[in-house]
Amino acid sequence: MSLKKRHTITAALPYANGPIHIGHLAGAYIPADIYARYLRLLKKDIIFICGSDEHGAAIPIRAKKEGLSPKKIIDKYHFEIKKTFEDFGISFDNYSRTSSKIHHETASIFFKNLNEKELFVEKTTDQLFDQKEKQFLADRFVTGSCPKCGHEEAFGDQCEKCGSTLNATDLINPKSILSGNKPVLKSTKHWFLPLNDYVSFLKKWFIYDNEKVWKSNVFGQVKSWIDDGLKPRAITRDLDWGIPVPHEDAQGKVLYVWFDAPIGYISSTIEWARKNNKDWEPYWQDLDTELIHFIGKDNIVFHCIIFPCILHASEKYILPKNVPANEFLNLEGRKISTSKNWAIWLNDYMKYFPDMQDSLRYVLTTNAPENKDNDFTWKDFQAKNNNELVAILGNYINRVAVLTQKYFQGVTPKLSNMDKNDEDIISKAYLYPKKVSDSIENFKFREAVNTMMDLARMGNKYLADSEPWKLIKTSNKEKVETIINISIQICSILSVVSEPFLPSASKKLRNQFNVQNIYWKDFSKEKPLIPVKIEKSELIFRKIEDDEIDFQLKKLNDSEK
Ligand code: B3M
Ligand code: ZN
Repeated sequence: MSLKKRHTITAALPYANGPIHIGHLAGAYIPADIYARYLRLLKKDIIFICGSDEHGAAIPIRAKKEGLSPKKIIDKYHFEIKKTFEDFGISFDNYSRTSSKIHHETASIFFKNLNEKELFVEKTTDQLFDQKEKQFLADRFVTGSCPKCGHEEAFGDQCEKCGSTLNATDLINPKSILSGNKPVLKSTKHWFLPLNDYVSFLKKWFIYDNEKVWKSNVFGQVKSWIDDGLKPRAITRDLDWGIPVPHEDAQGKVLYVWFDAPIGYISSTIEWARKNNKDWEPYWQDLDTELIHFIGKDNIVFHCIIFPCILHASEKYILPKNVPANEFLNLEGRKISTSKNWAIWLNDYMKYFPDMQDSLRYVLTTNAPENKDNDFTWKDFQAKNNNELVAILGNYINRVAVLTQKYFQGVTPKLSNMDKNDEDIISKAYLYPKKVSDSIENFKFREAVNTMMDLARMGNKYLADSEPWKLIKTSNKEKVETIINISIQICSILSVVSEPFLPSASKKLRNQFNVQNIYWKDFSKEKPLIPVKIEKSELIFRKIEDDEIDFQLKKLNDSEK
């Protein structure tokens, strides 16, 4: 696959209505961060964009629960979420928020532009209304039975059981989440995006031109949407929280959150450009830019149907090159649930495992729900940390560093007298960066991280098999020099190729091996990566004890609601 010149990478804007958990990291942010860091190591022109989603029913609902104003809620969680991303090394170039002025302006311009082109349909329809609360009920304000699968707790916008996207009026036996009452129907005017007018555009772009590009889970979901027939979708709501619809006939109405939120990627880019004195347009309008959206599976239709239609209708905009959506991560065999408190909250993880963000990143990557739902268990987390990060990667690096200090005072010894096996190892080692690249460029991050670990495995085995500690006693110094030199090269390669996955470990390793400013393609077998000197070892990973895991399991079970 050949990469374009410029890259715009987005990760789903989390709702600022609560802290984030491991499912969020695994679904969108870790894969996006791996990809962004990798592209930076290729010296590509990239921006990695995100921000808090501060509109929609999610916010006032949470505000009501906590007895705070919506504004207080978004302020509280926006900063908390931003800090969590920083803690876990998610390297956004800009983390904005959709309550910002620039976002309100940008989203309003999109609406006005499409409205002027008469691309919306204005319709008065009957919508669900809570007579007690005097409020229209859409989206998360209403629950009921899913018309597709019968699940009894489907929301007005989506059924979480079968994944169907719904309209509130589709629900059977609807119930207001505000009063618990059965809503009545009341007529109200809204602006609709007639998705049915975009079928031939979607068929050409999504199916005909790009069928091979999409992951099968993404393709299947979108294709069945298109095949089922697309309907006009309301892009305004009767709500007092959100971006006021910029239209004289729209008093008391706001833009639907799924209309404004994806535009948040663009306003976050504009904010970044202003801060850095750059132009934002090439990142969204130049054909030599590759736009990639990282999301979880529940956001697929919005990123593969609705937002592309908005971009297409707005003209000038590029469309996503890929939307590598992940499936869901379960926890200890059960679906992660915020309401039942069945989750590992990241701010909580930080309390118990400070400085171990790389361990969680690693396990969530090896275990990523790339093609099917997957399970996170604390025991597996412990095993992968102890048996892979500590016992393979950490142990290998440490042994090489210790031996270099012990035999050569930290100075890289020379390479001489390579036998067939040494030649073979060195050739293989330099093939690894390319293998890891291929996996990353195909969005196969599990494969990529496992390949990285295979290089450490190979290095470890080479060291164990060649036993320099025995050879040194038989005064075969030249052989020992060669083995250590090769091992240092492997560690140096690891320090670079581990960066997308394990950014803080990589930083330590680069310092230790003195390869700070080396990029992904700066080395090869012909141009080997051989530092002159290496520093003493410091602990990179630590073992996790059984009692730590027992404690977490008990805590999880005890705090379940
Ligand atoms: N806030 C939904 C979610 O967190 C939504 C994503 C917006 S991406 C533009 O799942
Ligand atoms: Zn359903």
